[in-house]
Amino acid sequence: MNNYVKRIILTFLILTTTILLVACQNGNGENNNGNDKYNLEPAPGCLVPYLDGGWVCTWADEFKLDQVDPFKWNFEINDSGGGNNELQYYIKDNATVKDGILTITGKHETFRTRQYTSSRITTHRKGDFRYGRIQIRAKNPVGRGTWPAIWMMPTRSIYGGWPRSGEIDIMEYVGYDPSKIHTTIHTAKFNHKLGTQIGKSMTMNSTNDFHVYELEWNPGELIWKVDGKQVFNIVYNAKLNDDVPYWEAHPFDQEFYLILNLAIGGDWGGAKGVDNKAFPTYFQIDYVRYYQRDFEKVDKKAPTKVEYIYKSRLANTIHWDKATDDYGVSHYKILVDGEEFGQANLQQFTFKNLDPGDYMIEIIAVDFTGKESEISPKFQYKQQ
Ligand SMILES: [Ca+2]
Ligand SMILES: [Ca+2]
Repeated sequence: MNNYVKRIILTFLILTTTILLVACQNGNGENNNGNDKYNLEPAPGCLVPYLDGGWVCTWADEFKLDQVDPFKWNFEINDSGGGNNELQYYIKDNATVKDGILTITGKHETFRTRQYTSSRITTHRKGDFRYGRIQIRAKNPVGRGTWPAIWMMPTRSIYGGWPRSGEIDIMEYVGYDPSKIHTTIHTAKFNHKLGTQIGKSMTMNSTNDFHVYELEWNPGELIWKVDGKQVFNIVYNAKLNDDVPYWEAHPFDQEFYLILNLAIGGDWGGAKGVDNKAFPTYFQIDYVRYYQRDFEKVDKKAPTKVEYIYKSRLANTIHWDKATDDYGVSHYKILVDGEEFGQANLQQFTFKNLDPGDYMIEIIAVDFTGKESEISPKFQYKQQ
């Protein structure tokens, strides 16, 4: 190999390594500030490209093709489903697209190990979302034993496996209780295995017609809406949760992807058995639209300054009352003795790699356009 070729290979290796390192850094939760480019363009084909308030539809599927779009969706093909003792075999054939509607059909038919078939599709690594609004117009199936869901799981699970990196259930429904829909989150601190999950059930008829299920997701806040009306919300409370790392209560500061599936049976859906006369049964989706706020167009003000900082029960950790902003605080800069030390997406910070001793802490709130608050009052802090 001559020197020239060696040099080209070496340059290529250095470039590749640099790209990988940058990619890994972006995967680190505490430094992920979300999208830093605005002047957003709507996704091609989105039928409602803009909403009031600077929202731009940047990912959408209106289901206009004659098949599930392979550039937007993955099929999960297996007989284990979500691991909830479900009875279906998830295969490709049961997700079909026609006349602008995606239909996931639950069938009573033998396929390999199972007596029922259905489909489960995800946007993992094809549509990964962090903050914004996601709208799904859907119509639930009829029949005891059906268990459709519109939900989200973390793209990278940086806080660990379920439930540590979180789960957001935008809409769940079980066929034996057809007058209700359910919204839920699962985290390390709040999940159904502990009986501490947080959620709300609403009485409504979701099988007679299509309804729009929506999640509006802001830093530290999730809002569920049905047909445009708020039905539930959760807000990260740093004070109540100062005994645990923020992500154990609220890991929703990372990218999540969308899942659409129709389970048959299972711990919840099958709790009252399965009515075989109900099949075939249909879970239908008219569209999925994801909106991001074009902050450069709407954001006018810098965040208010952080006024109060507290020592947390969790070791070597502080939390603070959150700053407010006209369109949301993206993150906080943490200063130690006047020097920038780290960043936090929510209003909690654990000091690592800091020698034991006394320090002066200050915090600056930053919005999504990079506008900064005034510096907080100084806080005397002792690292153990
Ligand atoms: Ca459609
Ligand atoms: Ca602002």
